[in-house]
Amino acid sequence: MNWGAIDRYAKSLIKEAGQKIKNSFFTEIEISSKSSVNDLVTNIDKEIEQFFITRIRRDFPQHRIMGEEGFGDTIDSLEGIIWFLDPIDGTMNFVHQKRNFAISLGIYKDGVGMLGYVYDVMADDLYVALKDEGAHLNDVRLSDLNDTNIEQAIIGVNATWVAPNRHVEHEPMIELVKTCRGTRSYGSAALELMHVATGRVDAYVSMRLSPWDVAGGIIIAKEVGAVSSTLRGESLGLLRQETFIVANSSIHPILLEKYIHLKK
Ligand code: 2AM
Ligand code: CA
Repeated sequence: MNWGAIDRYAKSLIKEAGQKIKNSFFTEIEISSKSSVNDLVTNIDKEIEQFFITRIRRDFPQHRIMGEEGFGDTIDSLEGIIWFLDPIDGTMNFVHQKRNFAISLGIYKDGVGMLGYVYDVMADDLYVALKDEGAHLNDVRLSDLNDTNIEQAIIGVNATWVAPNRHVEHEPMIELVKTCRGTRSYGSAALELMHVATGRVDAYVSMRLSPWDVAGGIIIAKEVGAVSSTLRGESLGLLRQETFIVANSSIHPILLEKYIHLKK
């Protein structure tokens, strides 16, 4: 497999899709909701996914595609080459802010992440990683992360999990928020992963993410030494929704042992 050629192909597809998303701001966007009133989707999410899928099927007919909007293949095993695509990660930000959303793409071979992309469309920041060859932001190599500790860490966490809720014990979360240096919540899992990969944030936690939200970003995060897992510390399966944490490797175990306790 010529991964260098696939990398060039994927980058140009992503840039073309990014331009289409930018152009969509000059048209009327149709907004609807999916699993809940706050789980938004637009015609642009669907059109961008279809744009990718048409091209990938034409040029790589053997590859399979798992996309958020459901135009791809039904994937129940990780065999072969699979493209995991979120055409717009952070749709609520896309709708409300017209920024802080990303195209997220991960290309896997037999379950191993080979190429990862997160494209912050409005900032024109393209994060890329090739397995074992390091990660880059717009052609500038990302440095390996330095060790840190909870007291000096910025934690990416939604305020929901610090209030009583049905997923996670909130008392240890309160302790975490009081102990760490600060918290942030950006509303796009793919971009939160890039904040961890660049060391702007030291961990990001979510109670429910889908394979396409994280598949690209975890390849990039891994190249700089960040650790991703479920909130029970298991490796990610990429076949269904799961809890999620990505963190600087020096604080990943402490976060799970001391502060983030899932309810039974
Ligand atoms: P999305 O914008 O592609 O739906 C928001 O905190 C983050 O969680 C986004 O990356 C969002 O991705 C993701 N997410 C995953 N499942 C979600 C759901 N059911 N409702 C809202 N956000 C979801
Ligand atoms: Ca999406």
